[in-house]
Amino acid sequence: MVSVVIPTYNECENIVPLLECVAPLAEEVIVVDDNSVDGTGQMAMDFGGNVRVVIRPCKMGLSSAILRGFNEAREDDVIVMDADFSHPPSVVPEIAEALKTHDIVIASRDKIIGWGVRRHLVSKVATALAQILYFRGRINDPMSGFFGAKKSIVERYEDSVSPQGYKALFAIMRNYVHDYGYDGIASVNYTFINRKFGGSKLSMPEIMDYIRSLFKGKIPMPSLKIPIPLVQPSYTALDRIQSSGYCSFMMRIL
Ligand SMILES: Nc1nc2c(ncn2[C@@H]2O[C@H](COP(=O)(O)OP(=O)(O)O)[C@@H](O)[C@H]2O)c(=O)[nH]1
Ligand SMILES: [Mg+2]
Repeated sequence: MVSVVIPTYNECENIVPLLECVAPLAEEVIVVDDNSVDGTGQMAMDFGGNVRVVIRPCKMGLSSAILRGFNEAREDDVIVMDADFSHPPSVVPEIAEALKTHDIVIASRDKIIGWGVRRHLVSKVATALAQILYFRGRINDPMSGFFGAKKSIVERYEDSVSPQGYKALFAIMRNYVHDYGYDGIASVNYTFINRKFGGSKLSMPEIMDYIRSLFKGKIPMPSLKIPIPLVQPSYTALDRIQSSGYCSFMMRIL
């Protein structure tokens, strides 16, 4: 018994064929659409059946759409997939099966077809940093956007996910691994084929968001030891501090 969450933003060429493939494989499908201008949300609503649609007012970020899907899910086993067919619906039953006995199931890309050099490079660097800093090579594809997880697990760690970001699975897993280790995580392999219709919504802000999240709480920032006066300085004392250049120094470092 699974809920499938599909975040969408301008996926009008893909959404109906995808729902035709995925709806029969799940108890429910939850489409989280950010008011796509191309009518994706309406098309999903017209599909009916076991498809539920959440329309948010504007583009609010992939990770926040994923979390909203988990919050809406009626099943405890939830699978997240892109709307663009790069995550093949045929893998959904495999993830669902593994999710019966695991907390997190990653659909790992053993082969990627159709990406350019730049996208390969971004993905390789992002994966290498995650492996070095958090997973010591024990997770096959921590950057995957195709995964299953228990609703209860994701809701426990949802505060650690950056809403605008792209890497919800990475943020959840790094906390999960810290608390429980690797035994509750399984992986199934598949071949990723890049989308035929529409364009990727991954852009520089999402990449920067990931880099920020990598180092958040990992590398302690050196603290600046600035003496705080115990007594409120009088105006004359303040004048003296200002004239000594202390304030302009503070302004510069802030
Ligand atoms: N609701 C919502 N969906 C999004 C947003 N950004 C991307 N998506 C959807 O999330 C999925 C992943 O985005 P995609 O552009 O395919 O990223 P890529 O696979 O990394 O190139 C697709 O189904 C998009 O339509 C967003 O801000 N809000
Ligand atoms: Mg995609």
